[in-house]
Amino acid sequence: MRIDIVSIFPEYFAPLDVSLLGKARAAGILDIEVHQLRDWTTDRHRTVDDTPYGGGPGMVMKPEPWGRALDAVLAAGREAGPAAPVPRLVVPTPSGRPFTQVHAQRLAAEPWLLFACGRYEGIDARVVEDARQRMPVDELSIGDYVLAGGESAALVIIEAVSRLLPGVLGNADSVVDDSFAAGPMSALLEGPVYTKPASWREHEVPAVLLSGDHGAVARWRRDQALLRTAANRPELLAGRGPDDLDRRDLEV
Ligand code: 6GU
Repeated sequence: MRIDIVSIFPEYFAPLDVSLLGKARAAGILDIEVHQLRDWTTDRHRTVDDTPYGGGPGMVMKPEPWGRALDAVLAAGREAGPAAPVPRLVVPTPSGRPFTQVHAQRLAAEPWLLFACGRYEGIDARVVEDARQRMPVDELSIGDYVLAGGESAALVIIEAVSRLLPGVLGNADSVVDDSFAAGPMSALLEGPVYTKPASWREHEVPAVLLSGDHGAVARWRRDQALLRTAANRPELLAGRGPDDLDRRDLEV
């Protein structure tokens, strides 16, 4: 997958060289390029923002540098290889649709993503309007709180997407068991996990996990997932009817 990122803080993306993502880049699974938005300004001060029309607090990102930046990334990406005719543009913004695991799975199927990271009160709305005429656009929010800019949100989205790419995780099954993944544990939070030693500071690993009874282990994990979901995210269970119960939920 190719990923281009445009930001006034390219240094913010240093974590992309660490751990899972660093290895995926080194292995050639991820081809990431970070671009400085100010490279597409034309004035001496490399200005990227201005006061909002209609008044109000803060500053708004000017459309011209963004327009030139997105045009240049499109042109360079097309030259670089046959990934796709156009990228999917992802704009992290608190006004966007809530980013979920479903988005992560859809984005993971794309050959080319382009992230536009805004600062201040946001990017002039005509930038997305103009981009939509040439490429698909997702405006996504990572939660109901306000960040200082889209950079950390872009990192979150890129990590969630990248770990779904073939060859990025060591164990392909760990994607299947994720909280929010599709399948028998869909929309349930994962329960607690344990490793050796079996006894630590007088806290014991639940005996069923040492029993070797795979059916009992699966039953216990399902129960723990339901309990944790009820405690931490009751709204995930609220919409469920009897037909959503696992067959095993009906066995005592
Ligand atoms: Cl994607 N950007 C900003 N600036 N704040 C956010 C956000 C994104 N998601 C939640 N808060």
